[in-house]
Formats: sequence, structure tokens, C-alpha cells
Amino acid sequence: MKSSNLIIIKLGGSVVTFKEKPLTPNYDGIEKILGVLNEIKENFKIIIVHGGGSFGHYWSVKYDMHTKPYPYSDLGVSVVHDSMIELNHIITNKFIESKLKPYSIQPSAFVFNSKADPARIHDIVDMTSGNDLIPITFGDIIHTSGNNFSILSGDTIMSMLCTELHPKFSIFTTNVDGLYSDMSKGEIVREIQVDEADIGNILSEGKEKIEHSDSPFDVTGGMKRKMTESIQIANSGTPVYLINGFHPERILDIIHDRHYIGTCIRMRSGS
Ligand code: IP8
Repeated sequence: MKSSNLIIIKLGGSVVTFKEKPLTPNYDGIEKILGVLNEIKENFKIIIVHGGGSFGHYWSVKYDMHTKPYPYSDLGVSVVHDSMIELNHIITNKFIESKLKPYSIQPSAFVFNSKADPARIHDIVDMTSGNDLIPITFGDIIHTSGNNFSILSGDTIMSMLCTELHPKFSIFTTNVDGLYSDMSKGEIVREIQVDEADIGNILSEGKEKIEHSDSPFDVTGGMKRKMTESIQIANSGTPVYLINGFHPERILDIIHDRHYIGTCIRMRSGS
């Protein structure tokens, strides 16, 4: 069942930071989105997830840490986690300056051994039922089991939250307009319809069908991961929109059912 007034938005690391400049927030990128959030909060409950950009990814590369559970260096675990808390703090401060009311939630509060705890996820929603708080969580390094930790992408958190909460809209913002069918001509794929069988297919076909340019500083798989997670979300009944976060007014176009620039991934009709 869809939560008709819930929208879950991922603020991509390439929007909230300068991805190629270590430890550099993109204040303009953050601020642009806040105006739109202020507008949609009148009609929607919002949950925000943000990525690591040149904070988490920068240190993950330095300490050779990945999504695979492994006993990574203790210092690496501390530094990556600390950098994500720092970026989260920068973002929540901007929210507060613009009169939004963020409430930070570390992913370790609802993900245990790489699995999301449904009850804890519903607690996040319950917490905001009578107020204007906006839960905001982020990609992070988290404990899996024994001595192992792994990098948990904000994209994976998006699918954990969306497949459990069934929001009306799930929106991923990045620094590009959507999925390109031809990057040289700037052609965007407008809609992809998927079903269960498509997770493998799209990814192998995608080499020809979908062009993208992922940064070498991305330890969580860039656009490829976004596609895998998006397909899972779409298969759970929530349409996924991939849009350019530097044009956040496109979020309003989507909500108001107007023409928008971006890619929509939705469940194949009839499946
Ligand atoms: O940028 C990654 O989150 P993402 C978080 O959403 C870290 O993939 C710690 C690199």
C-alpha cells in the first residue's frame, strides 16, 4: 500500500559536495534544494537520504574500504564515519537556517548486519506523525558482524526505506539530468518499465543502453547501483525519478504531474 503523502528524496553526493574536490561541501547545491523542500513540506511528509560525495568516498578510497563486509582498519572506520557525520551536520545546519526542521538518524539505528529492521523504519515515520520534523539519514560505514564493517550506500538505504514505506514518490538527485541513452547528444531515457526479471538484464544491457560517467572516487557503484536499487523500488510499486539536483524545481514538476526533465523507472504495467 502506498503512503500517499510521503516522499523520499536522495540528495546525491555530487549535489551536496564537489565530488572531485576532497571534503568540499557544495553550499549552493544544498541551498537550491531547500527552497523546494520548504514548498513541498506543506503537502508531503519528507524523508531525506544523502550520499557521501567528497567526504565519505574520499576517505573510503584512502583507506581502501568498500561495500564488501571486511575487518577494515579501525582508523578508516572512524574517519569515514566521522566525515559522514560532519557532512550531515553541514547539511542539517543549512536546513535549520532555512527554517526546515531536520532530525538526523544514523543508519546504524535501523540497519543491523546489512538488513533493515522494518519496525525501526516505521518508528522513523511515527516519530514525525504529529510534527514537522524531517528525518535525514545518510550513506555510512556500518558494522555487519564480528569484526566486519561495510560501506552502506545511501542508494541502498533508499531502497530499504522505499520498499518498506511505499512512498508516493522516490526521487534520486544527481549532477546529471537522468539516464542518458546517448551522452554525446544529451538524450535522456524518459521512462524505463521494469519487472522482477529485469535486475540482471538492465545491468548487462545497460552497457549499450545507458551511458553514464562515474567518478573514480565512487566506492559504492555510482549509476549502476542507483539502477539496481531503483529497479527494486519500482518493483515494490513506487515510481523512481532520477533528476538533476541542480534543477530541484523538477521535483515540483513531478509532484504536480507536469512535464519534467529526468528518467522515471516504474513497474511494467500489468506486472
Ligand atoms: O554516496 C556512500 O553513500 P553514497 C557513503 O550514497 C560512504 O553511495 C561512507 C562512502
